[in-house]
Amino acid sequence: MKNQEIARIFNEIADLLEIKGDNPFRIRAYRRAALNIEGISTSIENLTKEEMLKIPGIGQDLSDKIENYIKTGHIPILEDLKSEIPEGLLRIMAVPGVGPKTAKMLYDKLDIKDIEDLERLATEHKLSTLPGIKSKTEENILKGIEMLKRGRERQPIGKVLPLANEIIEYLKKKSPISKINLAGSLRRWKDTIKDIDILASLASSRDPISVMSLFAEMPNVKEVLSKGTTRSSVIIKEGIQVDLRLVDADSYGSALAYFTGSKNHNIKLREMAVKKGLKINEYGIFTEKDNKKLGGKNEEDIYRILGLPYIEPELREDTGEIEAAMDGRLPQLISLEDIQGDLHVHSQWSDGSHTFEELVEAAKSRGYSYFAITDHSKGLGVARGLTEERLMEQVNEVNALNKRLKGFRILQGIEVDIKSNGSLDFDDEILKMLDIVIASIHSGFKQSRDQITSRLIAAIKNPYVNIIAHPTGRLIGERDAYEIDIEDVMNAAREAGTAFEINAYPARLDFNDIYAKKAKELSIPLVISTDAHIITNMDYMKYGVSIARRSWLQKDDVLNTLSIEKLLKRLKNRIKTA
Ligand code: DGT
Ligand code: CA
Ligand code: ZN
Repeated sequence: MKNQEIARIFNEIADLLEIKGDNPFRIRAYRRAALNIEGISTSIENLTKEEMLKIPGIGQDLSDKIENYIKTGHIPILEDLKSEIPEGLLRIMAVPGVGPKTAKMLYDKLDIKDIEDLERLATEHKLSTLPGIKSKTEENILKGIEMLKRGRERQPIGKVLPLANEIIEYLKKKSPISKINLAGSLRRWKDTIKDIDILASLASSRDPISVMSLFAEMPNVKEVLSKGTTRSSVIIKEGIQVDLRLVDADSYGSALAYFTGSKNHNIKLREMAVKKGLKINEYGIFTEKDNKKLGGKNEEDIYRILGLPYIEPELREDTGEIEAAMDGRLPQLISLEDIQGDLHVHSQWSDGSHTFEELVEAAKSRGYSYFAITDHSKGLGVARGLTEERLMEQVNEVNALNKRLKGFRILQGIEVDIKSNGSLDFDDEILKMLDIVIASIHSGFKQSRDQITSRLIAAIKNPYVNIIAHPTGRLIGERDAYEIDIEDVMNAAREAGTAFEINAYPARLDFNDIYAKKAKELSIPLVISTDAHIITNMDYMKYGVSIARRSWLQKDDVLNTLSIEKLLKRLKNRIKTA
């Protein structure tokens, strides 16, 4: 699948055009196309020209470029731009938070060749001698460099999972594998992933060497780290390591448990086994005394023989799941099928790509009976936020459409911006006319902890705000969560009856599993929403649900599992639980 590759190239072209000071509309067109390509779940190579032209933001010119790239592996405009712009400058631009202007200035004045130069000069405070660079900027550059290094180590699950699934499909199709599974952090659906762990077992009498060769020679392999009969490791073009392990069918279950982890979960299980006179390893579960194998073909064996119910992979972090299993207190985890609608969706009216009709079709085809249209409010100029007048026009259009829809309902909402001073972008008079109000922060991320905490609490307390969207503002690999007093924020939400969103957008996944679990413990309601800007983003719901599952959430902890009637009632009552 070349989607991510092409998206990366288009973003790179946009960066380079930005350095050159090219036309902003042209730059934005490339970025938008990149975003939309990244969001589609089918391989772009498999699309016909007509289908490609239907992707929002892809016109004749870009679709020609894509086709040419698929055919030849070249995008001439990128190569031209690269030859015009020095390598060192490109490297500086890769640091999160360093825009093209700053990068160019640093490059021109200081002859920085790579990130190491930049890091050294920032540490020695040599940057702040330049015009326009404050010591705060220097600090941010160092933070950005650290994030860049960390980002290379761990990637968002939304990037890694599609690649992993593609590898599994490839191996399944091409080789005589009888069982194959993801293991490690991917199977536990952690929000970021270090490497891809795959476990497989061959149909008996099959030759492991041929499977390992097939693996090592996959088209997207960049480097083979090791190749053996039971384990091989490669690095794929996207820079991620992939490990494939082959095991015997009769220890498949114990190997799967072992390599799924987490390490701490496994250690706890082994301690428990020892107390029972048993021994667990990747080959099976045995008696300690005479080494008799009691099980290991299926993963359930391990838990059953220890006297435990099956523990879902998402819970295996040693955060109390084994104790809960012993006491019969494991949650009945929410699943994707429980979701009845998406409560955070953008349309063409602001920075989304689709009409209401298209969104209704998309929601229906995902089995939903409602979605909330939550375009941005006016303060967010870059996202073409709605003025009061435009919002009222939207209300009329949604009302008219709702009259025609059978068994489906669009909730009229807004994603109202929480301004720097904590006030909202619209008056209560406006907000109270809507079915649903979600509020979120899009600016002033560098304010002090106290300031941001009060901003959030002010929004939480507003009687018309139902949900706080992407509550901590993090963008994985790009921007850390802003600092807040989470205790105060949660207490305010509990008192006011305001819900928190688990934003399913792969770069956000915000709330994370730790905060969402805490919210549940305080009986604060949660919603899982995609923040879709194009239809295919709605498929990100599964990532949000996985965060919810890792947070021990059940169906009844999540508001968008409710039927439309019940949901509307809860929204009217400010979501209040009691
Ligand atoms: P990651 O790769 O950092 O995203 O997270 P994991 O959990 O996939 O970690 P990884 O790839 O190092 O190891 C995969 C699984 O293999 C891990 O979850 C449990 C198992 N494992 C690895 N090393 C050890 C170990 O030293 N002891 C035990 N008990 N299990 C291990
Ligand atoms: Ca791993
Ligand atoms: Zn949004």
